[in-house]
Amino acid sequence: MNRTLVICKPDAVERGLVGEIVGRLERKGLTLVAAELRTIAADTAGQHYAEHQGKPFYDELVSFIGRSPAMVMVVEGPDDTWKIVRTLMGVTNPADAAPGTIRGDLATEMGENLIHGSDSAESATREIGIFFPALG
Ligand code: DAT
Ligand code: MG
Repeated sequence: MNRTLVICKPDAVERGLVGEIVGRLERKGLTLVAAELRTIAADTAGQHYAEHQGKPFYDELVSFIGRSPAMVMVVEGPDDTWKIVRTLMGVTNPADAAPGTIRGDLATEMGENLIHGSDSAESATREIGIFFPALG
């Protein structure tokens, strides 16, 4: 799988960090295949975050991801592009994310961690199908 789903979450758009984030992906050598600024509806968020249903932070997560427009993208690169993106992102909690990563450099809170990236080749296929069915 050489494509993965990336979302610049509402906090990234609100803070004017989409260019910074996309720039980091592009400078790494990845290419944009699709990009759309959209407000993610609750049912779409529910599909996307199905693995988190029932967790204590789920409602907050769905509300956050749909609170204002997000930049939803498909990026392409060599094998395991999803893994390259995850490395650039940094770990989930920005307090633990290494300097040099997107979350490590630009975010402070778990609930506002700027970016989503698929966590496996299977997730990438599934998530691209949700947001860009024509590319699925
Ligand atoms: P990631 O976004 O790094 O793939 P994840 O899939 O485990 O992380 O969780 C999805 C999002 O949910 C994450 O970006 C932020 C939020 N989240 C995860 N764990 C959380 C927790 N323990 N408390 C609050 N929010 C959490
Ligand atoms: Mg995840």
